[in-house]
Amino acid sequence: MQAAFDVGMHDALVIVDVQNDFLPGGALAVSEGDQVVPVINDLMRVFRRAGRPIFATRDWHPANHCSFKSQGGPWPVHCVQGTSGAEFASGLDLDDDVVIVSKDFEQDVNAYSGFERTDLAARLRDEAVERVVVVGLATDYCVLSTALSAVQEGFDAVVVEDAVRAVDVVPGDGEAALAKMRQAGVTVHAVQKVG
Ligand code: VGL
Ligand code: ZN
Repeated sequence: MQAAFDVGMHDALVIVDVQNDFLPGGALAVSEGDQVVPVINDLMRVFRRAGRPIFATRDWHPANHCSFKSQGGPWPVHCVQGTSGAEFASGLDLDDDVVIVSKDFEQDVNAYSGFERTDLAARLRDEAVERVVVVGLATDYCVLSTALSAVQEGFDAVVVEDAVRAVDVVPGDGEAALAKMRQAGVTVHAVQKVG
């Protein structure tokens, strides 16, 4: 099967927040959020085969995080450190080779981007990464922020549409986020077919 892009020696896969609370039935469920899992597993296989690194960010909030409604924020309680809701989706083929990046772990900071207050950029540079492929949840928040940060940090960025889903608080938010990413120079591929 024809791939939308080939994995090169300066690529890395960045999987954003594929955690139970963002899946159907979770505390902040993203509609069809579970559907990204098999697509991402395929991508992980391709990156492993190419010997290129895989990073998985996780939303990792303290119990009283400022983004929670109880603290005046917009969201229900979700992805609290150490809870089952914060665990990665069980169907995701994580292994010891995947670098886990915890983010948004401070009570008084709201950091949607996997680059914000983490060492992700430094770790990518350590691996000679020039291009990141960003997938996961949710298109209109953490995927958007992470892809925009990647570009700001000087990386090329690709988003695979088939491997992201949106919260869509307002219908169309996901589409608007993809447009914003394209405008910022992110390459959006509809689908990554892997053979
Ligand atoms: C996210 C809302 C709140 C995300 C995280 O991962 O996109 N969205 N916290
Ligand atoms: Zn969050």
